[in-house]
Amino acid sequence: MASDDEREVVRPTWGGPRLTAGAVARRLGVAVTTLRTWDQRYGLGPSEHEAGRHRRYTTEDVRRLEMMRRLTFQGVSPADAARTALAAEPGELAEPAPRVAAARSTGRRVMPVGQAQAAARGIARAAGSMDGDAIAEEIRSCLRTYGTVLTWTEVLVPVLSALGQRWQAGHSVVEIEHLLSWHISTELRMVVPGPAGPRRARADDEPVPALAPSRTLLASVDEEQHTLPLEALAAALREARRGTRILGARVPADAMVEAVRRTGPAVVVLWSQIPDTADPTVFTKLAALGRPIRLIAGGPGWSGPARRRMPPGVALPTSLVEAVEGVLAALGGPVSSRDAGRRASR
Ligand code: B12
Repeated sequence: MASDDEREVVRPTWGGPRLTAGAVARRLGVAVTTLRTWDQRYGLGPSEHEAGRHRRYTTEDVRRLEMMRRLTFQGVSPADAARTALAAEPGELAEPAPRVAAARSTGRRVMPVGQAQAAARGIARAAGSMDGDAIAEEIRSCLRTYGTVLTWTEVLVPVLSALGQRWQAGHSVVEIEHLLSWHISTELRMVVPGPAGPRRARADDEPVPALAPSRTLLASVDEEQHTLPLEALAAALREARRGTRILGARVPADAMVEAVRRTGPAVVVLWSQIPDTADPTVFTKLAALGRPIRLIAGGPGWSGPARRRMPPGVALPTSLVEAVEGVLAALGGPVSSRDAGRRASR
């Protein structure tokens, strides 16, 4: 079965696919009514109009809308964001490089490449010599200065990927993998809620701000042992003062359904790292509950054959920053993903 996005794509013979409002809304993680408002109020709509057909969005239209969404998430007023998106030249519309996007959207400065590489090298060296304290110290220092999104994206993902490559090349790194995973988890779990108000560091003696009630449920799917990206997501949301319920590794589909029944979340994020664990039935079961829940599938597992069997309406973010923004958008309210990057001192 084709995914909903695929089914809704109209493929012309020139100029790239044309998307329906529904497909664009899902891609951006906004409601169709929001798209309509942006069109009516700011003229930011589909540029093509075919007689007798629904209006379709071109690739350039979608890029403008992505810019609109990015800017509004960064706290720019909708009118100003729309003006900027409409005036942008096609070349300016391309998605900025992930590291720039992460920094912008979290309100942090970009982590200098040299600094990220030095931190990654330090962690890799400490891990190689099985020095847990040094791993912890390096991660803690990055989290304090750059926050969760940049530390995860710029430092930890490269270290983990390099480790994965060494494992694949037949090196014995399993003990290193376990030690490193332990310390990444520990440090991410110690990230405290960021301060409300203008960007600033929270003083050590300042009380930790209260979290909004947990309306976000996070879990790795059945048989899936990888959890670190979800732990990074939970930490980034905590920086944005949003609580989460996290069920951890290997949660069977029926237990997921029960957890949703019992806790009534607004957003559910399910992680699958490897194609073997990516069974979309869990999303079908959750969708069948008929509740207004934003369903989000995270992890490379879903990009395999599972993707085609995904029920309609499940969002598939491809980075931590995109997942944070998707959750915050679904939760609504005034908090933007900038808050996720505000300095959280611990
Ligand atoms: C740490 C680790 C473990 C730890 C996990 C600990 C934990 N608590 O999570 C342990 C030791 C338990 C483990 C176990 C196994 N692992 Co392992 N593991 C890893 C490792 C090194 C990092 C995993 C990770 O956190 N990745 C997250 C980031 C770092 O990687 P990524 O997903 O590729 O990131 C991309 C996107 O997902 C996105 N992204 C990044 N972060 C986020 C966050 C969000 C929210 C979103 C939406 C997107 C996003 O951006 C990245 C670039 O595009 C990877 C190597 C790797 N390259 O990932 C292997 C790896 C995933 N493991 C692998 C394997 C094979 C296993 C085992 C089967 C080994 C075994 N024989 O026992 C088992 C268990 C499998 C199972 N059933 O779950 C393979 C998977 C190969 C495959 N594609 O099938 C990998 C790729 C290693 C390799 N190169 O072969 N593993």
